[in-house]
Order: sequence, then C-alpha cells, then structure tokens
Amino acid sequence: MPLRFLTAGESHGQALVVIVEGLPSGLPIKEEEINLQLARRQMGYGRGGRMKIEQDKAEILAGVRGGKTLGSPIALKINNKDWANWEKIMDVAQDDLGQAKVVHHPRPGHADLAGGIKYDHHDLRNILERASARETAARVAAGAITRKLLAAFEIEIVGHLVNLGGVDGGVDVSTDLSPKEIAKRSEASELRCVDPKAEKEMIGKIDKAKARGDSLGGVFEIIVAGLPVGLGSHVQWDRKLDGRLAQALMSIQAIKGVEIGMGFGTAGHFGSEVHDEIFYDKKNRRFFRKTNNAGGLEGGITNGENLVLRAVMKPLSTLYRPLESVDIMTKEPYQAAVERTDITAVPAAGVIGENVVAFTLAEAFLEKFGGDSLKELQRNFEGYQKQVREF
Ligand code: EPS
Repeated sequence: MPLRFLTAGESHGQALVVIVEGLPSGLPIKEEEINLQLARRQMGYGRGGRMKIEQDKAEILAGVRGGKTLGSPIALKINNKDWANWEKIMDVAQDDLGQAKVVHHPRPGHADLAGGIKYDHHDLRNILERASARETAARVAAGAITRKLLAAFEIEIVGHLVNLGGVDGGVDVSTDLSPKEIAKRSEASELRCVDPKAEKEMIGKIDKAKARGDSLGGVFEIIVAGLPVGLGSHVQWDRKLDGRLAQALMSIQAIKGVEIGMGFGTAGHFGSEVHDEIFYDKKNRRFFRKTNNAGGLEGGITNGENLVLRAVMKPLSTLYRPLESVDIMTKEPYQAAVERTDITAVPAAGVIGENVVAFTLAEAFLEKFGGDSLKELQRNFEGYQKQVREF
C-alpha cells in the first residue's frame, strides 16, 4: 500500500485532523518536530489577525509509541483556537445557525460560487470554510513526519521566496548559494527572502497593498539536496515524479503555476543551452552535471542533482477593498463579501510547499525502497546505493 494521507476540518470548526498511513515502524518522531513546521507556516510579514489567535500545535493521537512510529496509521489533531468564537455559528447539530455569518456574496477568485452551485449550498460559508488555506496546517503536519523519514537518509529540503508582488528576490540563488546558506538566510528573514535589500522593497510593497485594501502574490522556490538517482519512473504517466510534484504543489490554495529547473525560461533558449551535459567523476564513481537546468529531474526520474521547484501564488482573493460580485439570492449586483484576510501569504505557502514536496518524495522513496521497518528500508537503500556505485 502506498504512503497516503487524508485531512478533515473546517477553518473555524473545532479542529483539523489528519491520518497518515504507510510509514515504516521505528521512525523517531516528536510532537515538537511537527510543531516546528507548523510554526514556520504561521510566520511571514503580511499575515492577518488570525495568526495572532492561532498557535498551531499537533497532538499525536495514534500510531506512535515511545517516540517512534509503530507502522500503524498515525492520527494527528490540530485544534482551532478561533473555534471558541465560532462555536455557535459552526455548531454540528443546531439546525438554525442564525444569519450572523451567512455568506451570499461570492468573492471573485475564491471557491465560493463554483462550490456553492456544485454542492447546492446557498450559504457560501459551507464552501469557504473548507476551501480556506487553514487546511494546509494539516498537510504541513503530514509532511513534517515524512520530512523526518527523508532526514534519516540525509535528504534536506530548503525553501525561500524569489518574488513578491513583482519584486525580484535578487540573486540567482539556486546556482549562487548552497542550500545550507539559503536555509540560513531564509529562516532569518520575515519574508523568507535571502536578499535583505529585496526584502525591504517587498515589505514596502506589502504596506502599500495593505493601505489600498489589496493583496499580493509571489513565487517561492524549493530545493532538495541529497536525493538518490532513481526516484519516480519514466514508464507510466502517473509514476513520473515531475507530474506528481506539480500536483502536490498545484493543489495548495492559490497556486497558479509550477516550474521545474529552468521551467518556462527554457522557451527562450536553444536546446544546446538548456540541456545539462553529463560528466563522470572517476574518483567518487558518480555521474554529474555542471549545470542543473533540468532541476534534478529527467524523464520523470531523479538524476541525483538537486531538485529545484518553483510555484507562483496569486494575490489572495479576499480583499478589504471588495470587487464586483452578485448576490446569489437576489441576483443583484453586490460587492464581494469582506472576510478577515492576509495581505500576502507567499512565505507561508513556501513552507507548505516544502512539506507537501517532502510527502511526495517520501512516497516515491518508499515505493523504490519499501520495507515495513526503518531498518529494512535502510538495508534496501544501502543495497541500491552499492548497485549504483558499481553501475
Ligand atoms: C483564509 C483566511 C484567513 C487566514 C486563513 C486563510 O483566516 P480567517 O478567515 O479566520 O481570518 O488567516 O489562514 C489560516 C487560518 C491559516 O492557518 O493559514 C482563507 O480564507 O483562506
């Protein structure tokens, strides 16, 4: 059975829950390690009032004993602190919930209208509560566990912001800086931007957006170092790792595009300028490339170079300055609903990206090396590494 997870939970409901199944036994995991990723997701200049309310903490309910995974499904719960203010409005049993927070004015760009029509809900809150990016806390929790699995094999994931509201992140970091240096600078920055000059300009842009009741999007980059050659496969469309990573990233709320390596930039170059030439290091018995325009993936298979992924997040669709919309009851023009919102959440989206990428990589890793215990997985991995050296 492949590694899998499911999440449930509404943004202002009682809690978010997630079940992760398919991890081997014997993997050390602590709640604090999951909470660290949850806290990283909550940071970032430009977040709104909700982040002052929530301090996400995961509670492990099942699947872990004595600090290690059992091999059984892992169940986690993240309480919504804001629930205390929404208990009556989000009540599970009460059939008259009142009109206090009913939404009849769909926000352009949000799931409100399409979801309302599809599920036949005339209170669009029934859509926005689940469409909300609050759900990503649960995805990050699942990803945080798989990150531990990857770390056991010295696979490291780093992320940073490369564009915010059209302001460029500066240096071509994927080639100019080591992943360690990127992580160091990005963790020290409020916007997860490695260039302090660019960051300052981005902050100015966020303040400007806030003043006009507007929102901003941007681009984040994820780099994964230490991956073995051979994750994913060329043989079937749904086994190609590039496609699977793109799906994981595209499914994050508000993501509108994904690139791998040189990505869209390849369109402006000759093939001879794009493809990474192959060399062999006789001393270390390994193939290598001097460039990495492929972003670590060829034919849907990892090639041993760093994985480089980028995703673009559109400006958030909830605006303090609402756009034209239509009242779904009267069908009269109306300004879209104003909900509390963030000005930008691209730094948070980058952290979510790191963790969903971790999950997809762990899935591919377990497919390749299998094993019901960490010990068995390590043995299989070492055997393959030996085979690769002798290739
Ligand atoms: C969100 C709206 C805001 C964000 C929220 C996503 O929440 P609220 O409507 O409660 O103010 O803060 O993000 C989170 C709660 C989170 O944990 O990331 C939306 O509509 O998508």
